[in-house]
Amino acid sequence: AEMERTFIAIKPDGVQRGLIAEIISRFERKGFKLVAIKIVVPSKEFAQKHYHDLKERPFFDGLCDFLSSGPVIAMVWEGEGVIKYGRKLIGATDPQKSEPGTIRGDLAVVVGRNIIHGSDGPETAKDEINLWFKPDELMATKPLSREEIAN
Ligand code: DAT
Ligand code: MG
Repeated sequence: AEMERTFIAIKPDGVQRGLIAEIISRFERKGFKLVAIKIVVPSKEFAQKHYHDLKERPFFDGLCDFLSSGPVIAMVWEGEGVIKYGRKLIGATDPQKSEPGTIRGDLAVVVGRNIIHGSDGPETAKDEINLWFKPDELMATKPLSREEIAN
């Protein structure tokens, strides 16, 4: 079976506040493996695709404006249980309800500026990785075959 992967993004507020290294280091120290990373300013249309599940919610438009308001750090992290445990590292959606020790619990105050996104399950992880990354932007984590090494 393939190793589990999840999509994690540091939102514009996290980037603007200088929290990139802090957030990456929490995933890194846990032992998860970074397999893709880039800095991008998503268009509003792209943000609407990313959050399409929430299009009926009253905050959808503001949320998409916000995600497209500045640089985002888009990442793919790999490891056993990374989807569920990544959500644990992130904490509850509303930082007022996030436990201390979580990223949102320690570093954020309001739901509209909760600094980080993480896929909420295996299907969304797959969809979000495919939305944000081309296959050749992901590190191959399998050992190279003899043929691959020779070519
Ligand atoms: P999560 O980001 O924890 O997966 P979600 O998928 O339910 O949470 O919502 C996506 C984002 O939308 C969330 O990170 C912040 C924003 N959001 C959610 N609920 C909100 C609310 N009640 N008011 C304003 N923004 C909200
Ligand atoms: Mg979500």
